[in-house]
Amino acid sequence: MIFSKLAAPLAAILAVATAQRPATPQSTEVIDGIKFIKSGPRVLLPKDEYELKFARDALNRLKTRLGPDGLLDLLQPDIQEADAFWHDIIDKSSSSLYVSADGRVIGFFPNMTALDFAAWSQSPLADKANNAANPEHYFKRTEEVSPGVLRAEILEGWGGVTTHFTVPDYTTPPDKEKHGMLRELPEFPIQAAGSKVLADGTDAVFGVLHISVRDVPGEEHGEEQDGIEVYASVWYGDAIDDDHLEAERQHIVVEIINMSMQAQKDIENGDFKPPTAQ
Ligand SMILES: *[C@@H]1O[C@H](CO)[C@@H](O)[C@H](O)[C@H]1NC(C)=O
Ligand SMILES: CC(=O)N[C@H]1CO[C@H](CO)[C@@H](O)[C@@H]1O
Repeated sequence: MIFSKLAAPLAAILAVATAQRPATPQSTEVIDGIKFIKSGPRVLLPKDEYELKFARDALNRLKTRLGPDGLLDLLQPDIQEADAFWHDIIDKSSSSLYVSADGRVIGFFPNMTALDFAAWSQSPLADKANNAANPEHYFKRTEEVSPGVLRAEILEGWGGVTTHFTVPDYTTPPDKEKHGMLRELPEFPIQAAGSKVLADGTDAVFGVLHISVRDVPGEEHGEEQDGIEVYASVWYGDAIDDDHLEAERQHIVVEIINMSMQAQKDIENGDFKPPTAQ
């Protein structure tokens, strides 16, 4: 009897308590072989997705505060290591054999053709977007040295090789006599290429950059709208090992996606007037 008298109010109290505290969603993930059951956040995502957002915010803050010259000073030890790395690759490579790190990405954008993306890539908006396009981008400053020839100064890493270099002769179309290793790629109507030159005072050419863009019919990929394909290659002496090339392939993919997303945004919000809209 006593129990049943108590039980009713107790059940009511418990019911209220439960109603006030909605069931907490949990999510399970396994990281490095260890299982974690986590709850708390309103939005439950894999731990790395939270961490990536925080890392982007922190990197953006640091890069912005330091600025190009601050980053150049701070990263001097890494840059000197990279200079030694590249001189070693140049010395050990055979003079006529080159290997490339290649990355290709097709994206389907509502407001951008291949020509639009190419034009955006050579605009000041591309330099502005550069640092956010990849965590290992520290700065890129570009000037037009003569009509159609761009000179870029860049500080950037690939898998930790943090290199300060210039691309003094970036031209459309590529100079395929000067850079005999470049692929022809006749299916890509828009192409540009230039040398990668160490900024350590030696003017050593350690690589050649080749970027090609084309429109891709949507139906080839079951898409309603047409896409654009960006095909980027960086050529090095054959002494480079594949782990370096792999880091660079991954870097290229991140960069193409982030840059093209920013280009689409700049066109969409009117900051960039695409040539095909004129
Ligand atoms: C971008 O594409 C969308 C979808 O086709 C269209 O509604 C919009 O007007 C376009 N914006 C610009 C700036 O062209
Ligand atoms: C570092 C950085 O800002 N990267 C951007 C790459 O693109 C994603 C969208 O996929 C942005 O969220 C990132 O901010």
